[in-house]
Amino acid sequence: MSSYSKIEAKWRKLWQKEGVYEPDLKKAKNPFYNLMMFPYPSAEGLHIGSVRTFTGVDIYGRFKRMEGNDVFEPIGLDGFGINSENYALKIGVHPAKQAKISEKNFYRQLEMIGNGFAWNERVETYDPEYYKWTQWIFVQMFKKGLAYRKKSPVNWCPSCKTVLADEQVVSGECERCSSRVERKDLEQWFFKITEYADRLLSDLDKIDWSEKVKIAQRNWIGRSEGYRLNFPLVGISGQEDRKHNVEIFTTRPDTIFGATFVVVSPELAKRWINIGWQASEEVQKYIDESILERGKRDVSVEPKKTGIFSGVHAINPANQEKIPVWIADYVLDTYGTGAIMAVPAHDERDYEFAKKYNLMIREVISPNGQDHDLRQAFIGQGVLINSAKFNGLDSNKAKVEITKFAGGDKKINYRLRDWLISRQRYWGPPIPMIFCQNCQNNGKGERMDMPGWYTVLEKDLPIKLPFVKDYRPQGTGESPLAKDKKFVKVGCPKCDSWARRETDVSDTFLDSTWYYMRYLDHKNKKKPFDQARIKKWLPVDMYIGGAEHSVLHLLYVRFLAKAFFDWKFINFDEPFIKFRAHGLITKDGAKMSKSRGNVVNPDEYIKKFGVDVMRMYLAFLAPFDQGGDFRDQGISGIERFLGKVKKMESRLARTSKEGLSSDTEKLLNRSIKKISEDIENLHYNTAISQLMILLNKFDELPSIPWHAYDSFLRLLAPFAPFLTEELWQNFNKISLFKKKNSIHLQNWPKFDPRKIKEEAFRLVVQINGKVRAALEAPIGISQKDAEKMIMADENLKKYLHPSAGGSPKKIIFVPNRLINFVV
Ligand code: ANZ
Ligand code: ZN
Repeated sequence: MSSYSKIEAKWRKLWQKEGVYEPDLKKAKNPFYNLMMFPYPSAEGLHIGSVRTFTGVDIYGRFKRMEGNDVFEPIGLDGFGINSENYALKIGVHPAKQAKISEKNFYRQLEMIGNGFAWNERVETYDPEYYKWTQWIFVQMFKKGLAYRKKSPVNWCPSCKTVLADEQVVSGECERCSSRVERKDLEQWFFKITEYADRLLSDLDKIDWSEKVKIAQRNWIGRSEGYRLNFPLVGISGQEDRKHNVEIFTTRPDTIFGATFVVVSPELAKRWINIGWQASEEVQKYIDESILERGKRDVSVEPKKTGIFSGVHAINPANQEKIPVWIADYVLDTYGTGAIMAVPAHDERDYEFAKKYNLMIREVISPNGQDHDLRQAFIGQGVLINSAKFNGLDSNKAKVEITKFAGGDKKINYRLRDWLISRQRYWGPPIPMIFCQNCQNNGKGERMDMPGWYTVLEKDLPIKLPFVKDYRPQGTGESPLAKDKKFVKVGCPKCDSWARRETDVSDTFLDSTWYYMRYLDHKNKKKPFDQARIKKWLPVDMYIGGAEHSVLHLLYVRFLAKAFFDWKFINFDEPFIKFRAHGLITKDGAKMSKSRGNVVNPDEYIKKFGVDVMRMYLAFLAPFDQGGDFRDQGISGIERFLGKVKKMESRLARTSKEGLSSDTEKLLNRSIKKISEDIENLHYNTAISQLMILLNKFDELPSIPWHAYDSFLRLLAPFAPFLTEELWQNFNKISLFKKKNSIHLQNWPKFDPRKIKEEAFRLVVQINGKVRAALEAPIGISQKDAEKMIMADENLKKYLHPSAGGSPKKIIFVPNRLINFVV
């Protein structure tokens, strides 16, 4: 047991009793929302990395509180979802039961780390009072046309036995269990996040977020400015009265005269067949096989680049040339229009394909305006050739004109796909939808485009997750809820015939899109949140979490905020003004993992050294946004430091009148400035170094003046909340603790700018006795340094440099006053 555990327990209790960290959510004057990413109660309990993140968030929150803000630092659990469910499966405990166990354990650990959490405002996503509103959000999404159901090829994890959103597939593997992801055709629910692609992209410019996260989002959204062009088809049978065209997406319309064939994706070709195109047997076989092949193949593997001539031709709209239409697997169905004009002379994949199948290659862009030997695709910009009246034009400038000429238009294309929201799992909020076969047959439904589908009435929410004994994923594409006949069977809200409930649950990431709003009003039974509170506290002032959520959580939250904003539920459209990603800690240079056996258990260390030591060590180890290696020696260094802090008490000056020498006073003021700036920038490690420097200085003094001790404790308070509270109470001889007495609600020390002024003077520079300049220089500058400074000055150099004929004959230097060059 550490010697600190007694005071830790004491202060934890008193803080809670007095509500030191519970701001008045209705009336707070200076609201400051300090939020850390929603934790899920990982089974192993609190990881040392999360302790570092959480306490790092808290250092900032405590600093902001002492700066005079009403800081709100809430806590809760993102306990629904596949992570918790997988753990329950592993240990064979029902997830509902396990949730309660994990909750208790997790809250106990979170209490231990000494954060200034607003404990009274906790939320848990598996609480029906919470997920009632998660379901309500789904209902709104459906009503506003942003939720739809579609059969589509989806990412399927054979081990988790559920679909994954694109964002949950990392280089072809399931983000959670690392199994190879397959493709499967299933009916699924989607949210139309793509409708917000442009705003999600452009609004990145108005928020202060870690740059790496912004970059990841930009790439994920993948905006591409291109053009859409129609190529008329000839020789395609089927619905002859239809005007047959194939629409292609290109970023290089300037190369259109070199488009010697068209390529469509196998899926698009299949859709042609479905509407009546009679393809040859051989072509049909290729289409079916390559679609199947795509389905089986890992999503990460490069396509094989096979292809087949469809038998159909297209007309190049620029030169009316009849060119063949190919079907090939290097064209993706999910990008652009699923069809391209192939320009083998200027696109590498097209070139490779043309070589393989002996297709025509025509050069139309030249780096220098002349034909030359083509041994590979020239993909750069240049001058148009072989392009009729456009010859000689600059390729970049020709794009718009050629598109107009060929009857196309501009088209912005995004890589971003709609958010796949349904999961065939147990542990989540049931999707609040009802399907009626009768209504579908009669073409009725809540929305014209979704016959047979109805949202659950709002008064019937929440749709409680029923207790299902066998909660294992089934692997059939159906959720375990589908087996609960009583749950499934429901009356149609419209025609009263028997209908069925949707049995999929929603993605965990939906739970965490709005938790920061619910924190502000979690007891509200009538609404998801109260408008006035939202207005007062949001958007979040500081958000801290892992960069691994760049394109998952952090994108989805922004999406929901924008939708809510458009529906006038909230008055902001970016949820987090400032976001900072934290670094990761390693042990002996490696990522901590159970299999490596290098996991640091925070409980043990806390027991041995105390929370304050642990918090400080984790903050000291590296800049907060970077990672660092966990070392025991480092901990003892911090332990010694706090030991010295404790001893300061016995060396206090006898009366309050004693002051500091001017250089110590200067160091104190400088330290206040530096520590404040460092904390603001999350450079906790250098802030702690400065505290160490300050303490060493105090150690040299015969006694420590009161004001210095008081300032020191305040500066240290965000890092070591327990010890500083104890020492501060002793110092102020407070016997009955009240909220207002807490050191954590005192003012942050201010520095006196006059006391830290860098001592400088104006060095007068003369040349041949004439004043040419007066440069700021530090007091005590040597003649040599002064000369160097002047030689580096653009304006003065010219008088003095030998090449300017100004080699000085004599230099007169008057320390701290002037320098005169005689040339
Ligand atoms: C003709 C062309 C000529 C192209 C040329 C490139 C160079 P980004 O920038 O990523 O948007 N493309 C379009 N849709 C495709 C699909 N579904 N599957 C595979 N490739 C597709 O890339 C746009 C370019 O990627 C498009 O411009 C198209 O090839 C190809 F000298 O069109 B280009
Ligand atoms: Zn019905």
